[in-house]
Amino acid sequence: MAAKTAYRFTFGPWNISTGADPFGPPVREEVAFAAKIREYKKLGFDGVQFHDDDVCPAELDHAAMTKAVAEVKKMVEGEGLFVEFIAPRLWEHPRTIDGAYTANSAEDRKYAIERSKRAIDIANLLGCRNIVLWLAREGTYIREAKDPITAVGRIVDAVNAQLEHDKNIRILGEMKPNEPMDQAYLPTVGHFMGLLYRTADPSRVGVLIESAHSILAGLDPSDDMAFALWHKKLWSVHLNDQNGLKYDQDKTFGSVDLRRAFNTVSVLERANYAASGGCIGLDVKAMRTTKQADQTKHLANSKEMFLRLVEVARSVDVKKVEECRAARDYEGLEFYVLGKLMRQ
Ligand code: 3MF
Ligand code: MG
Repeated sequence: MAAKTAYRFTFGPWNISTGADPFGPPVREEVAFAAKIREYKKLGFDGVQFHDDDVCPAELDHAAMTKAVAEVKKMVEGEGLFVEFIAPRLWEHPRTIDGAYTANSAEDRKYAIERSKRAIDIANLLGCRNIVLWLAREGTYIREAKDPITAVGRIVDAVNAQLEHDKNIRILGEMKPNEPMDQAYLPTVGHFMGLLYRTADPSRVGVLIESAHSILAGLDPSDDMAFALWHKKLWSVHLNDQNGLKYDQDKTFGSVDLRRAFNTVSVLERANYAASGGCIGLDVKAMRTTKQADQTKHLANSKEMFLRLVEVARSVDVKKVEECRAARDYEGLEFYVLGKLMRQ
C-alpha cells in the first residue's frame, strides 16, 4: 500500500500563554515571541498560524511593516517552519467595538476592510495564501442593535473586497456561535458555506473548523467536517475539546470526549485530508494551574492524542464495520468502537 501523506501540525503563538483570564492576572511569565517560535520544532510542529499583529503591530506604516515582516519571515524560515495562515485581529481595536465588517459606523467598517487587506499584504510577504476570518464581533448583544439582513450582505462585501485585493489569496471562515457576542450572524460552518457560494470567487473561499466551536453550536465536529469535506471546502482545522455548552475552553484534543475525537480523526482519515494540503492546527489552552515549565504540554499532548487516534482509526476493521452496517447491528458496532478505544 502506498504510504499515506504525513499530517502537518501547526498552532498559533497565542497557544503558549500566561494563563491570565477574565478573573485573574497572569500566572506564568510572558514568553518572548522569538522564544515561542523556537519551541515549534522541539514540539514536533511544522508550521505557524499568526494573527496579523502577532507578526507586527497594526499601526506600523508600510515601510516599517515590510521590514518587520521580513524579520519574522527570516525567524520562521530559520526554524524550518512555514506560515499556514494570517488572521486579521478584528476584535481588539477601538474601531471594532461595535463589530468589524458589520459595525454600524461606515468609518469603522472601512477600518476593518483596510486592516484585512493589510493582513493579506502581510500574508503575501510571508509566502502564505490563507487568510482566516474569525468573525468575533460580527453579531449582537441585543437583536435590535443592527439590521441583521444588511449585516449578512456586509460580510459578503468584506469577503469580496479581500478577494479583489489579491487574486491569489484564499479566505477561510472560522465560525463560532457565541462568545464574545451573545449571537453571531454566521454561527455555524453551514451558515458560512451558504454564503461563500455567493461571493465574487467561491473557488477561493472555504472554512476552518474548530472542534469547540461546533460543540458550542450543539453540533458534532466530525459531521461539520464531513459536510465541508464533501464540498471540498475544509482547508484547515482547529482541534481541541470542550466540556458542554459553556465558555470556549480550548481543552486538549480528546481530553473530554475520546470517542468524539476518534470520529474527528476518522473523518479526516477517510477523506485523506492531509493529501489535500490541509494542516492539523491545534487551538488549545494550558490550564491556569499549569506551571511555567509545563506550558507547552497541552500542545504536545494534543498532537500525541491525534497521532494515537490515527493509529486506532487505521486499525479499524472496515469489513467488520460494513458487516455491522449491513446487518443494522449498531449495538455491535458501538461495542466494537468502544473496544477499539480501550485498545481491546
Ligand atoms: C476564538 C478562536 C481563536 C481563533 C484565532 C484565529 C484563539 O474562539 O478560536 O483562537 O481561532 O483567533 O482566527
Ligand atoms: Mg480557533
